[in-house]
Amino acid sequence: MMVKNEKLNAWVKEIADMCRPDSIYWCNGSKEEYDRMMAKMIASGSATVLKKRSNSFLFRSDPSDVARVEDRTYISTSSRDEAGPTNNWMEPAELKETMKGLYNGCMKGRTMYVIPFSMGPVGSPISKIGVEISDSPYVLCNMHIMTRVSSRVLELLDAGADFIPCLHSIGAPLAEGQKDVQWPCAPIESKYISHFPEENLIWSFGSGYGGNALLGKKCLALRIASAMARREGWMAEHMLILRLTNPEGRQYHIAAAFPSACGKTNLAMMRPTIPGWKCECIGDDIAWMKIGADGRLYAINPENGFFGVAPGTSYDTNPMAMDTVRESVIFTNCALTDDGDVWWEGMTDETPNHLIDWKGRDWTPAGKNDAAHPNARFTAPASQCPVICKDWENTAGVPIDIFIFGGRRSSVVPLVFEAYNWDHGVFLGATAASETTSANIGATGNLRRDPFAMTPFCGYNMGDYFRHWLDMGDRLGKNAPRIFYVNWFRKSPEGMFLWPGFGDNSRVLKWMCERIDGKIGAQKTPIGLLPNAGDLDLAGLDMSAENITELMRVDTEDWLAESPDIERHFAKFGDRLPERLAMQLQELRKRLG
Ligand code: OXD
Ligand code: MN
Repeated sequence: MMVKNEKLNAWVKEIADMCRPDSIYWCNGSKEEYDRMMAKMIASGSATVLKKRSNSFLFRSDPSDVARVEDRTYISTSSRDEAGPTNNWMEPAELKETMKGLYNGCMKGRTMYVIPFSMGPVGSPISKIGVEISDSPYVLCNMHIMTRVSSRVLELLDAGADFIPCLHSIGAPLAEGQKDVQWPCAPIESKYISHFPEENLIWSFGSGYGGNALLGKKCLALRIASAMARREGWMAEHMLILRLTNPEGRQYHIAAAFPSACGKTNLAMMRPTIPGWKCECIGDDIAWMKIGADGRLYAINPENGFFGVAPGTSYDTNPMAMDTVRESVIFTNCALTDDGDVWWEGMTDETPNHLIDWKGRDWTPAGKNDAAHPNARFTAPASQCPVICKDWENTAGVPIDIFIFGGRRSSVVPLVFEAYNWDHGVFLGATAASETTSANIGATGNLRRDPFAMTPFCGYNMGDYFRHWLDMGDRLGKNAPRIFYVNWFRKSPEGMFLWPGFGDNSRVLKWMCERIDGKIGAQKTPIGLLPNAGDLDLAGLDMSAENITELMRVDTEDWLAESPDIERHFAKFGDRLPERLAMQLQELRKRLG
């Protein structure tokens, strides 16, 4: 097949000549196509049919290919400085030479899939078109769910629409007669997740997992899009989007950035515990935002599905996610029950007596290992979420009222506070820190500064990214969203979580809404504006006064102790750090006395 798009035809030919697949298949996104691909993977043994969940399948990855590989992720710009201190960098020509060596003949024995997709509703002025070339049918099926793969996108391409080329190979060619394995991939040292933001190009090699392979998500919608957004004056952020409606029917739109595996999906689908408040989900991971004609900031969710962390998801923690995954889901690295369903740690109160674990081995509760990998995932269509907002595909987007930053901190950081102004809010985003989790390969439990939860996802120098935030604030002026910081994870000295979290987080969101409506005041503290006693709605919550005090405590000594770390963090950006942020640190110090 060919399309009437010269750039696309030329690119597909160039890649086919390099990768030398046995055949080329142009995808149309149809259900028939999905079913056919899945049937192929069932026949080959890489997919397991789940008898207990209609149209749902379980995959087990290679044990070496279970998460995003940040060490092997590159932002390849002409100068190292352009990529900045938070990104791995390699000179584009050198990186391409290395990767061409790997791509050479890498699809032998396989089919090359050409996957045209839209990030964002087809035709929205905020949306972008991508084309992923991949040799993985697993990737194709996941892309069907996570993005909008359709013949309408091909029509737009036919009509000359531009696109972002996304090249992916699992890096496991098959010799004549060689039997395939269940999850083919390349060894870690030849995995490369490369981005060339100056030419809007993505080259990924060697991994079949998640953000390494589903290139619409982290690679396009965050790394490449963030660089485009700076050039074009909009924002691409690692943020969930939700609509909150108060008992009087007033709507608030909230976008929140937390590092991976800090509960973005839970918050996005939260069921408020406070009477009369309603929460609807628009997106759980990524927000693209543009200033509208009325001067406000409008957001869309560029994705079409959820690629959620399974462990810890239950009818207690996230009932809406549980209902979303009742059927037509791809599960990866979950455990398999004897009656043909999936299971993961935290899913049910009772642990099954026997399972097949994510490595395909017999498992019983007596064993030491997790049954599901901690970064096991579900891939599910957003449309299946019972609380998906009716406007989630509105091409105009929704106007954002509130930004929230946060992270996982067992100490120091109180439940909630508000920034004094935009610059202070940008400072809070720029200094956000979290204890690390299993969504990225590396040690868990260390504190890392993760500005705007974008450290692994910013496609250019993060100092310039901070400046872009300041510029956007200047452009938005009085229409700028208000900025808050939260920490759901503070613990008591005995190590118990102080805040119930989940649906009770609605109490914190309610406080924010009342703040922006000017209904309530707040208490000035050195770190920001905290709730006045009694303003946070705790009705019906069984919390001791002592725990509430501890949850809200701002300890001057603790915060002073943070400031050298913030200074070291800022120093990394050298003269790319905006002066206005350095001033914010000085002012924080002054307020701390
Ligand atoms: C994700 C991540 O998968 O942030 O969303 O790692
Ligand atoms: Mn994410």
